[in-house]
Amino acid sequence: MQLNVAIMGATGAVGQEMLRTLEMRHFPCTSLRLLASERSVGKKFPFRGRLIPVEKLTPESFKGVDLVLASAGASVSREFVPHAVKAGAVVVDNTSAFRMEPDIPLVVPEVNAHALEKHKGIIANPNCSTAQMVVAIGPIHRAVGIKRLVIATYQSVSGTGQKAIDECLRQTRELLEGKRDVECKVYPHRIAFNVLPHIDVFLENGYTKEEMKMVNETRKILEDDSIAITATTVRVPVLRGHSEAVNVETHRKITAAEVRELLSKAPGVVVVDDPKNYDYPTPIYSEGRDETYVGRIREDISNPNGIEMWIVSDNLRKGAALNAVQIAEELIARKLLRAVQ
Ligand code: 25A
Ligand code: L14
Repeated sequence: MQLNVAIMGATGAVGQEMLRTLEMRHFPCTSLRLLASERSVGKKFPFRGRLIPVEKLTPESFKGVDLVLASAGASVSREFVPHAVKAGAVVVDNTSAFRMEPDIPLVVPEVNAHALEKHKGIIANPNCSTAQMVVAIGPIHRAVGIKRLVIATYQSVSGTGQKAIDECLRQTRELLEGKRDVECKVYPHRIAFNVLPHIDVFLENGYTKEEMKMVNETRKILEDDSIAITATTVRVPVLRGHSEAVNVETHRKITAAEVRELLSKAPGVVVVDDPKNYDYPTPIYSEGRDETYVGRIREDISNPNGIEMWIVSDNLRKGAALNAVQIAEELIARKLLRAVQ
């Protein structure tokens, strides 16, 4: 198989994880181009024992490229993805640019891989919080039907990219050194030793864009617009790994034991749920791992059809790079990449 691959935004937190993921999964590419802004030209990154130089992203970057993994932000995708499609590449886009376009599939392979069949050159990768949640709740929806979701997230700074990781570490170091006023460049308030109920921009309805992504993307992936969803998305001073407290109200009753049984067989999910031994997932536990971890599964004492659960995954893996590479693998398996048709 002769696959020429390009990563758009290769120097960012997600792009770097894509590079590692392609290498770890022995992805069948014969060439790999690393595309970023002019700022990064001159940098080189190792891939399969060789150093690959970063190239400036231009509309001409996609000549001969079969597959593009894009993660340079929504505005960059809006500008450059059409050029990639015109050049004949299939694009897996990590940004919010195309996710809600009706004829663009939004895919988490464990849940709705079949949606790939209808693609027209672009496949959207969901928001990180949505991706890990649907892996864990998809099986419940199929079994008993989900009526309503009430979500609170605890999201790490790496979701915002490398600059936010750097800011969190710098502020923490300066505060420990006794400095009182630390500079806030990425977030409007200090993130070190703090919690911010604010991810992405605020919208007219009082929700943030991140919260509304969870509402709309979850319905699109589960192919059910009747699910009632509300979310509060919160930034916490964690470097990597998003956590979510999710209250699931189902149409038919399901017990906590049945949920544990169902999820222990679900693809991409690992149940870590033995509170007596203090066994529950944490973001540090999820770091560098592929699965989505679920614990604290219990019946909601306020609702006979309610389940409470705690869902944790590495946002740079399942939330971004891994899911994108899994989509590409599924495209190959289903012969949906033009180059292998
Ligand atoms: O718009 P969205 O979709 O909401 O996404 C917003 C951000 O979320 C991340 C990603 O950040 C994105 O910028 N992201 C996207 N999808 C995600 C997902 N599914 C996601 N996070 C989680 N889950 P990121 O840091 O991971 O990646 C940014 C990458 O994009 C490249 N890039 C930016 N503008 C570009 C561009 N590439 C081409 N053309 C453009 N116009 C960016 O490359 C990076 O690879 P870079 O070369 O611009 O930056 C590399 C390094 O340079 C430093 N730096 C950044 N900005 C500045 C800077 N230095 C000086 N001045 C600056 N203004 C940084 O150190 C950076 O690491
Ligand atoms: O929409 O800052 O995929 O954590 C996900 C991470 C938007 C920003 C997306 C963050 C991005 C978000």
